[in-house]
Amino acid sequence: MSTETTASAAASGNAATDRFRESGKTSSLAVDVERVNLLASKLIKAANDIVLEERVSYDEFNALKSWLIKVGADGEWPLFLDVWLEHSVEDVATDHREGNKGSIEGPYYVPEAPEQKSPATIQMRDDEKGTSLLFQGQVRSTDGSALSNAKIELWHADEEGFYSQFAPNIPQWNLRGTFIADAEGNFQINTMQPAPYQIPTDGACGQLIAAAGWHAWRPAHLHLKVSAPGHELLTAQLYFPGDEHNDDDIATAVKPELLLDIKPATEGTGVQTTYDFVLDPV
Ligand code: MBD
Ligand code: FE
Repeated sequence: MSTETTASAAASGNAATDRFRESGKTSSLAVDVERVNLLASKLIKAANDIVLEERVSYDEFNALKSWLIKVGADGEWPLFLDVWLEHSVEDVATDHREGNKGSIEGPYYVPEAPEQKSPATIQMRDDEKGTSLLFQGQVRSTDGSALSNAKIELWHADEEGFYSQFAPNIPQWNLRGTFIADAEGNFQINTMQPAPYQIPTDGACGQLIAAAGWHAWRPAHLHLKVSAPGHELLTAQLYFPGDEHNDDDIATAVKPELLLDIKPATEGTGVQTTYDFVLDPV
């Protein structure tokens, strides 16, 4: 975790880079020589075609070179790739599924968050700001059968749009947890509604966004990984109706099936929502 007192692009970027290095995702990456040849050749050809078609100048080439160097220096390769490319990779990986639509993992997942049995309250500060959210539902298989003791990993930003372990001065597992559903696959999790998330504006990705005249926002979202024995792991995000960025997410990760139905809480203050997950058998 960063020891700085204010959030910076480089601190969160480098934390995301460290997390990726520790994730184990790099341990089995023997991509065939034929695939590397095909994919790298296509990527290089696409870039050369752009240079020739758009008559790219030396100033533009050097701007690109210095920007790419800055992406690495700021640790923003995970952020850049997850914002602008992961959504297509996710589509390819999951378009065979009959069950729940998924969405991208993004750069801020941390495995092995503290486990609790449902019903439960996610770890949060005593004075955690925001609107209480009761998130409940059922996990089923595509044949309709309940998946008993399904596992729901939940992580999301706080009311200021910050993620624990990627912004300073937030307890390690704040707004992160692993929840075990009951014998009928039902779960009930108390949390706080997250705020919309803005890509850090002071790093390389923010510089590109400003230079291109884009906006830096993702709509407010919950991140989830839902799993059960004999079923494909579902990585998803859920969104809140009415968020102005549901239609122009910088990460292109919103799907209509992932919009929640938010209602006033029937007990206590805040809001509640019911969302059922359907997992595909492996
Ligand atoms: C996020 O919170 C996120 O979910 C993605 C995909 C990219 C950047 C920040
Ligand atoms: Fe996110």
